[in-house]
Amino acid sequence: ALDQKWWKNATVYQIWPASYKDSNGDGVGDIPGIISTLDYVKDLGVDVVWLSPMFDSPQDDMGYDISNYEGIYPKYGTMTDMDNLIEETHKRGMKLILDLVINHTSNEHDWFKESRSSKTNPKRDWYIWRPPRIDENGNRQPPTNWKSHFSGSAWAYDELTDEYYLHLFAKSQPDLNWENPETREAIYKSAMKFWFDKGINGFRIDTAGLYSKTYPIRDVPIIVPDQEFQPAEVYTHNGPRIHEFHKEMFSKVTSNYDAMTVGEVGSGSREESLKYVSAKEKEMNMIFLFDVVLLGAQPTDRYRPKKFTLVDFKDAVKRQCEFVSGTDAWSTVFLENHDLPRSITRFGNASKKYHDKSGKLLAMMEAALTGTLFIYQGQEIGMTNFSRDWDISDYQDIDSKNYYKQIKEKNGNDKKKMQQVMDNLALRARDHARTPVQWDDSANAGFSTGKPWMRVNDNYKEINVKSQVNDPNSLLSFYKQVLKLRQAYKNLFIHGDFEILDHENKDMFTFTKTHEDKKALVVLNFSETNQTIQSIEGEMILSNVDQVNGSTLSPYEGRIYLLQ
Ligand code: TEU
Repeated sequence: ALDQKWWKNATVYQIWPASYKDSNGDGVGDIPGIISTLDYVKDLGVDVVWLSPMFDSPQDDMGYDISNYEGIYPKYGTMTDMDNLIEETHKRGMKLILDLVINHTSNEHDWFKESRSSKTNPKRDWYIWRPPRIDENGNRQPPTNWKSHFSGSAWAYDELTDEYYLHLFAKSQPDLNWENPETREAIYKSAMKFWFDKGINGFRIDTAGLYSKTYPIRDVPIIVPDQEFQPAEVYTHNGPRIHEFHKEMFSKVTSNYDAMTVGEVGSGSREESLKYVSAKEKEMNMIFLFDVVLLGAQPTDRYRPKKFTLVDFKDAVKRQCEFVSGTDAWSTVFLENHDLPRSITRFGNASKKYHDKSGKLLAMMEAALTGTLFIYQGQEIGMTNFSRDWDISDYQDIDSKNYYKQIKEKNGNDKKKMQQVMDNLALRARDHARTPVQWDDSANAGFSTGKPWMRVNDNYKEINVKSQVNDPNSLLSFYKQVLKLRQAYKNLFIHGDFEILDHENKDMFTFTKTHEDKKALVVLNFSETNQTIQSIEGEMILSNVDQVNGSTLSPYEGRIYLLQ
């Protein structure tokens, strides 16, 4: 019999609080706003809500810079609001998981304030401090050539003690020193047990592959020749003690609860990835791999676009769901999150003509894939990237802003280069996921009665929840339908074996799902032209068109058949 653990069969819905729903008109989404939509979320067919960071934070990186794990960011609400959210989610038979951001804290966390205060402070070693390197001209330089994920050096100089601290992300996100057992205990207590004891049901674990750095800390080999600072993955990702740390976290904390954990790991060989998620390893339940979502990005500059075909897409899907097959491990299915551009724009077709149809095609594909399914707010109504015309001042993300600034500093007068930067951002910036959710066609898309902290996508009059919620043909209604179907045939869709039938075809994606003597056939036309298929003997259980036309699939048409 299949292992039907609740977190395997769950559909998870990610809420990114700043842009979800504002209840008090200050222009920022909040927890009471979330509570007011829980019936909507439940009705969609969601089992688990994943809430992105709502902890107290100076918001340099939208809450992924936490200044107090046991406090709430005041604009989002209070601890009472949070207790209510937990209760109201549970009341509706849903679970709630939080974001666990423990590679770093904010520089405004008390731990860091103490750590930086002196070299002899008991918490000095809770972060990673190093003396400057003095170059041949006698100038102070960062200890190593490591590059931060958000551009520039990964080291920040602190005058107070004449040392640098490590920050793999923003300067205001100092990395915690996981080598220190006292630090780890403090993390477990404050960031994890505190919330488990309040009744939450698990965590999405941020940057789960980065906690163990390779010591001694030293320069990485030059990977991008003309750059001052170099990607430091070789000495920071999947480091020597990472599995020991995850095992400890599981044995000391997670194993004491009926918890779901999903780690953001991103990349790694099959063997390496399996170590995190094999049941027998006792680390995490599942991880996010980035094969699919990194399609179209250059490995050394994720903003620079790279051409990809449907064949590349199929390979990526296959790797993500099959790296666990034949093992006791579990996988995930997702096309969006708060760090990614919108999936209709990237993998479907956001033009008026094909918006809904291609959105349904993607929903159909996801619903049939093996693993736990994650949907991001607004995906269910087909929110898209915003327009290329937006100005850099409309962008809010620290990552986009740093990227722009860094290139501007070097090439400020090169108009063509700066146009290119804006082209890249229009395709790939994290900002596209972060515009306010489009609830209706009223001012500010019904997100807020005040001025939204971030510009609303211009297409909110055409794309919004209100226009779709009562329309049986809408994308939103289709999502409800496919999520039900996924549950009705869970052995096939959630657990079944996956096989691609048309690997080399650049227009069609055809695959089967098999479980024991049952088989489903999924036929998806990803092209803008008609495609002919062989006649199929089976019962069609899902289609995204009004009228099915035998063996001809219209542009972006998809079908699911039960073969046996
Ligand atoms: O992202 C970590 C991560 O893997 C980054 O590389 C991410 O893909 C980013 O978009 C690259 O520029 C997590 C969070 O999801 C992200 O929102 C945070 O900014 C980051 O950690 C730091 O906490």
